[in-house]
Amino acid sequence: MSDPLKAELLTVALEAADLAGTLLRDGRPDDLGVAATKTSSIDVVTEMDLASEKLITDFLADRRPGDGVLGEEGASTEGTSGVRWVIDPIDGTVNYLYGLPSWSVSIAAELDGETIVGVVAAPMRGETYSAALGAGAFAGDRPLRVRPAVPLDQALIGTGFGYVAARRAAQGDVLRTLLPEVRDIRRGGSAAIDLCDVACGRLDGYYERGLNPWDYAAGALIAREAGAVTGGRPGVPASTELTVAAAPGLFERLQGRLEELGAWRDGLA
Ligand code: LIP
Repeated sequence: MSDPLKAELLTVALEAADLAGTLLRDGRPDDLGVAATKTSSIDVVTEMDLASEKLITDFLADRRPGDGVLGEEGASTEGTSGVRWVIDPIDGTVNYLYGLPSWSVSIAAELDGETIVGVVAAPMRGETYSAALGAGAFAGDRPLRVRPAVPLDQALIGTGFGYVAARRAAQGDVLRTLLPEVRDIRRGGSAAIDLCDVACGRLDGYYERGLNPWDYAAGALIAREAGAVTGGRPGVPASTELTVAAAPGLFERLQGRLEELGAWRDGLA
């Protein structure tokens, strides 16, 4: 990679994700429980989310002391370098709590607000996905490319749901209408993995309302570098309001249908 900063940030992110992923895979207590809740009684944090975030932030402070950090579990520091790390120490926390395999460590690096490096480690799959802006997307050393666009009714679409009942009800309404219009739906439980599955061609598309930057920053870069288009509502980048990813051609069809269904809002209000 020609850009030395991207190369350094990618190396640091890969090492941090590997350390955290190993801790989470090998150190999961048999009696793992809920340490705290956030937006609702089902929005949980475990001791391992906290341990993973501390491991990652301590590693970054040592290797990149001038960088800012934003983490799902509270890490928040201003930097002086222009680089900010955006961290989900366990994406798919409920899966991790229940001992289901679909969870990941997601680490993105922004430069002046633009994501330029993304790493998603999926230890139970034995895969780590990565990308640097303009340098392609990879699973290990294997280059990634999205699946060629298909008509919406042939598309395998990933999605997910929030933790607050009113939003889940609205998301269920959207899904009820969309389900018969697509090949099928997959709900994996980790947005970062879902976005990487679009990059790998294992999903044709993905959408979700209510994600936080740490859920999508790394995975969306990996998907874009694998040839996907990402965004939110028409003309809007991916955000908490709505995140959409798919191959060009399918992206516009999926985005347009989601706009018609109001997937970007909670209910008809
Ligand atoms: C999860 C997301 C997933 C969403 C879950 C949850 P977390 O993030 O990755 O896509 O459907 O409800 O928000 O909370 O495990 O970091």
